[in-house]
Amino acid sequence: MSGRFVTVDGGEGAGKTTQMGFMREYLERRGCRVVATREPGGTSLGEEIRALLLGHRDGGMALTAETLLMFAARAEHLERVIRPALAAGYWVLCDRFTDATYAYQGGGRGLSLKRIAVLEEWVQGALRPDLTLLLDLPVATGLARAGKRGVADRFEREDVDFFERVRAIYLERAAHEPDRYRVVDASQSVEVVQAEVETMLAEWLESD
Ligand code: T5A
Repeated sequence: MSGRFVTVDGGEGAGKTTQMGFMREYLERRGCRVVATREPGGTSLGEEIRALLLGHRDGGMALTAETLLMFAARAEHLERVIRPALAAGYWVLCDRFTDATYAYQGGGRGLSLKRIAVLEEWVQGALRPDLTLLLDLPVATGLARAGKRGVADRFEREDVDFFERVRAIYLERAAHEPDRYRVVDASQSVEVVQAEVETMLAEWLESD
């Protein structure tokens, strides 16, 4: 079976990491060779950039700098991990991708979506995910889950309105691109979400 690019996205505490583990196991059972990775990060330079982006800084970070750092990490990730893996026939399972830039820097922080589209085109060319799983849940539920993990990163300290805007952009994008997105109600139990994700993947594999 040839490689596919699958991304998992959603707000804070949506359960991406949890479901990615199940998805990986499921795909491997179906005979797919899987590379699981994340953004920002996924390479040694990318992980350094992640630390800069998520760490707290006196005076914050200019929105343009934040956005360019997201795409700098992505450029490295694409060149060193994602494109080579796809070319070798692996399935790439990525925890967040450019949808997160539209949602967080665009929706959350108010950066023009057109500017993000310019960077997307520059950094990715024609490459887009084949499938994006959007784990959707009420903001308060996600923040409560994320809050149990301990110290909040730079994004997790934003207010509820910020995350409502993030959620709205994800849902808007999913509605505009129903072929690429599958939306799952992530407020349900881990087991129910897992079962729905597996059904979704099975149907997608059948139709692919
Ligand atoms: N970002 C990222 C941008 O602003 N722009 C970009 O372009 C990109 C790529 C880091 C941050 O970077 C920002 C967005 C982010 O703020 P991240 O590390 O992926 O990105 O972000 P987080 O959302 O912080 O990741 P989390 O680890 O919080 O969330 P997950 O992975 O969605 O959730 P997970 O699986 O770790 O679960 C969180 C907790 O909930 C429990 C788990 O056991 C865990 O304790 N849980 C459930 N509990 C009840 N029911 C369920 N169904 C549950 N599923 C999981």
